[in-house]
Amino acid sequence: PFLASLLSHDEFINGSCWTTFIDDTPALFDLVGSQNRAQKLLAYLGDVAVNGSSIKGQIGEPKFKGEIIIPDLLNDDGSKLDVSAPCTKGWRNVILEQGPKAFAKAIRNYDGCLIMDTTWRDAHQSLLATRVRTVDLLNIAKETSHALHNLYSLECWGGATFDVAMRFLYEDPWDRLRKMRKLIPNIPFQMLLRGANGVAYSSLPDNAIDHFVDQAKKNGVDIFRVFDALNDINQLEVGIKAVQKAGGVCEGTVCYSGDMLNPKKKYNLPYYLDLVDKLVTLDIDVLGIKDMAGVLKPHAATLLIGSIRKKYPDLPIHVHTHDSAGTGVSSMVACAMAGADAVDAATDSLSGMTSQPSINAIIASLDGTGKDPGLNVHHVRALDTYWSQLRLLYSPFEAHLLGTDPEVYEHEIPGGQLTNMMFQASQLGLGSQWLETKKAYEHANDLLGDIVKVTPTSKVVGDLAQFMVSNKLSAEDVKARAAELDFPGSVLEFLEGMMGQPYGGFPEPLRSDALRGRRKLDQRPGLFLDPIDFSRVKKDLQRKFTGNVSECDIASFVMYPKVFEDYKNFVAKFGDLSVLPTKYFLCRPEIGEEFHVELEKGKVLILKLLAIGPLSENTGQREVFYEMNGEVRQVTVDDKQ
Ligand code: 3PY
Ligand code: ZN
Repeated sequence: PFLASLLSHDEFINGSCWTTFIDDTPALFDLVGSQNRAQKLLAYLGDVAVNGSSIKGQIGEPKFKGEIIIPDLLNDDGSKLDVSAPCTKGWRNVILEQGPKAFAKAIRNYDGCLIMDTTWRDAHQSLLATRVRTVDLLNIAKETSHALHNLYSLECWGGATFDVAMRFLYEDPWDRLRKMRKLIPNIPFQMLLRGANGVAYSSLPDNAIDHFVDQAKKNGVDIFRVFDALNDINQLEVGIKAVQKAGGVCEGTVCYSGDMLNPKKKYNLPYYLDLVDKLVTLDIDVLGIKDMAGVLKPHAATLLIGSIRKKYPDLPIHVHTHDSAGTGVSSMVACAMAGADAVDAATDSLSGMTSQPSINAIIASLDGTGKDPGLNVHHVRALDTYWSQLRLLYSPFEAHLLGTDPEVYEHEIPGGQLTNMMFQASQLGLGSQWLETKKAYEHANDLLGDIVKVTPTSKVVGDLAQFMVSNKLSAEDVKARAAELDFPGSVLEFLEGMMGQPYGGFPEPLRSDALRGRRKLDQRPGLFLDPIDFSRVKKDLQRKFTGNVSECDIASFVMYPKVFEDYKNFVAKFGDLSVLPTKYFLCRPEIGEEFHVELEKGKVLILKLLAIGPLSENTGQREVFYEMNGEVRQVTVDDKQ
């Protein structure tokens, strides 16, 4: 194709080409580049046509495969709001113009209780296995920037989205961030940072966290919710310092666990207030309260937020919850009334149960209280019509939750993990074992010393619970046989101290029995990890992968080396699939159905599946025929069935 383009180029034909022709005519390479991309895309589409999608976790086909209608936003006079016009300024403008401290002050001075919309991160992480793709976020981005301009923030990055983007969606999370940022200039972007673990599952060297956060800030994140899965202040400090160095808004966070109203429980009001004191000493901009399982009951919320507000009148407070027990709306309203400045909610169609409480339910519940979040309900509802269609498009990733789970107060499984565990149990046909697993989770938590449970410690407890169920071990059995049992790797890592120090110490003699000869850290792991040599990583990556290696690539590799390499190899084979509409990413089109893929601005492919050839007995392959921009193209695909 390159030669054909060269020979047919005007300058080549009319003889005006000279030695710099190739350098001066990058369009030639563009052409070759896009032909290459088109060929790779066809290879993917051919594979899906023959073998179906290989996206992990996908069960069946979307319930809705029609055209998704982008809602109109209406002005007060009923006319259509022009979303291509510049959007109203939002809180991000305060951050950009006046910095994090002034933002914190302005939030604190705001009369109402603001809302962070979690739809773009935690809501789909909790309900749809984090599978929502970049293209589906970008398609509603402009409307979002207009409809939700008074949001405290849009949570759209970090947590599990980073890993899942590369591992299962074959997308670059940094590219997603930059593209979202371009379309939404006014609303602060918020990410979830797992303290010294970054967005990974155990501690990384400190300079890796600094580098990652710096890139996140440069590429578009404004507010960083920094938590530690054990509320270990030394681990928290690593993330907090990284955000402060990068110039981001630092939301230092307390993870809420147990039940403050129960005097027999380990985590009580003095525990939380002490942790808040430590965070304030680190000069955080905003205090986050993260109720990852949805166990913060309304009255506890009133006591907790009320006490913090009394002690720290000027400290902005932002509260997060999950609606697993069905009390999310009332807890968030209790927080607002007790003096919280912002609470978390999700669009109605992606709210409730293991996700966040519904945004419209919170707006309605705050009506008349003087705590109005300052959003236009008509616009909020209009946006939700988009998400209601999207949820059906992503139905292959539904866990089919049936209702609220009042047992959450006993097992305390975080929202996202609860969905995942249910999904796995139903996939494995372990319906009846599910109840057993939930009980085992409770026992595993007690065995480990009643720890705070959120990524990555929630995985430790989940792994131990599954280990107990599959090996038919009671808590007593685990204690008695700890010196001989082959514990899951995550449990050993936790007991070693690779996730920080739990409040109240490690459980003994379980720790020593399980670890046997392994080391026991009694300080934060970062102190024992060698710093990353970034120039060496860059050279290694340049050697392995052709093309430019960016700072973001380096950060991805440092966070998830194997996932990043697999992702790069996938892209080398199939190209950047983030541009492919989700319906065709997940399943094959009907024969003769025409669809469009915009490879890049102005480069649209018009595609039509023509036929799938018979299986060749000799090769085990099939020919797949596509029409691409009017020409018939053929790909040979291994039939894996
Ligand atoms: C994450 O760490 O991904 C979480 O959502 C924790 O709640
Ligand atoms: Zn959450």
